[in-house]
Amino acid sequence: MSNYYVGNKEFYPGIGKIPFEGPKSDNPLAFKFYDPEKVVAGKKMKDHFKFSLAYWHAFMGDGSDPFGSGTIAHPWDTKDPMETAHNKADACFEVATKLGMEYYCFHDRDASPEGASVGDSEKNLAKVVDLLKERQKATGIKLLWNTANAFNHPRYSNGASTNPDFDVLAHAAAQVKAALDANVALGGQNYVFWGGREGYMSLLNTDMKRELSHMAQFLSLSRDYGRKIGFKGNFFIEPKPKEPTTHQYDYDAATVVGFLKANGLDKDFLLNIEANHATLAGHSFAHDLQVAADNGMLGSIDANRGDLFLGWDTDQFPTNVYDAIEAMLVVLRAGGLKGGGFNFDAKLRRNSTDADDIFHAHIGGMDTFALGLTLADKIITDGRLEKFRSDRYASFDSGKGKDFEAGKLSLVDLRDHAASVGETKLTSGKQEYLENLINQVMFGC
Ligand code: XUL
Ligand code: CO
Repeated sequence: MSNYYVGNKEFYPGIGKIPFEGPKSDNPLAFKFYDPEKVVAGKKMKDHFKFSLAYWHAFMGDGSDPFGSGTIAHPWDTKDPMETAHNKADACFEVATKLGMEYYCFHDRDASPEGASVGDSEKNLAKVVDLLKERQKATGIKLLWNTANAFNHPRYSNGASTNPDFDVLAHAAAQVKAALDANVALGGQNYVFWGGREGYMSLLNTDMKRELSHMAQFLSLSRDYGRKIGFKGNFFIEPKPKEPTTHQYDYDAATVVGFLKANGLDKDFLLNIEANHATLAGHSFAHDLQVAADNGMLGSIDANRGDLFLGWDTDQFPTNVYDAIEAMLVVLRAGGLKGGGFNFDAKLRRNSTDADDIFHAHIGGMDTFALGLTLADKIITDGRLEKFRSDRYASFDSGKGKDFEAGKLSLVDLRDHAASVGETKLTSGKQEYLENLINQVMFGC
């Protein structure tokens, strides 16, 4: 028995606090690269990441898929929904404590069961919130964000805030209200909206313009209520292009930035970028992070990965170091995330059925991003990549190029400049050289 549990029972006995043992360790239940207190690029590793345990996939994933029921038995599961909710909270804090994760995230319905009425559901959530508050106090673990699950219940099959039925929209609002109340009670740092079923399956039955204006109105009202009850954190939108609907309205980072700006929501809302959602949209993870960062809206990250060979949201734990480096280059250059952290929105594979697999999964994810951070910092410090990128735009640093950026030239001025310089010379983008450079920094010592 270890001392790293807070309830009445230890749900993962035999697994203690996961130590940092370094790359030479042969202990599979130890970090090889994630050394929380180590300072990299001027900040402790743990503060760069604010790693968070996701109550749902990561913790409650049961291995089920469209072809088969669950394979993973959870030690906290019981027949009574409220007892399960209580156990689950204790088990969640146990796993997070053992992994040294200082944050967690949840949907309302992960934490507490839906009741027979709006009032019952509110009561169930409020009860669990009291328990979560105690557990937060006992462990120091904080709420990175919470959200409302307005996609699971059959009433949301045509959407939540974009549902053609106003009564359904009102039910979604009731859930968001209760979730915001829970957030404020728990001192939550952020609040997330993921589109769920906000999108359409067929344009034949859809008034897209009307649905999008309802969504904007819904988000504005949620923002106003949150601010009224004292929520000071960031609201995040989590883009995703498809699944469960054919076309999700929050398609990708660029679409969401445009939507927020068009509806005057860009002061309160930032983006929560999920790796597997970016790749479903035909972008790299780094691309969507860069779009968010360039708009000053890089709020938080749902850390996972997809499968190159499968076209859906496989939500796997991240292990690809090359992708993590590219992501961390964006995050470091942006000066970090705005208020958010790295939440492992990932689930075990269907055949990962041992109790310790959830630990291996998180150790791997945290080590992968620790490597990504360390190597991205090394690449930035090495300087060759940064210099190449800035030199590439040197023609805009002085003379006419500088005047253009300053808005001092007309189209005719540009024409006259082209005529005066004659044909341009071809300049190489040197992609292969840069890829080699990254491999050298990664493996060269
Ligand atoms: C779905 C997804 C969600 C959000 C929260 O693909 O990522 O779990 O992170 O609702
Ligand atoms: Co997510």
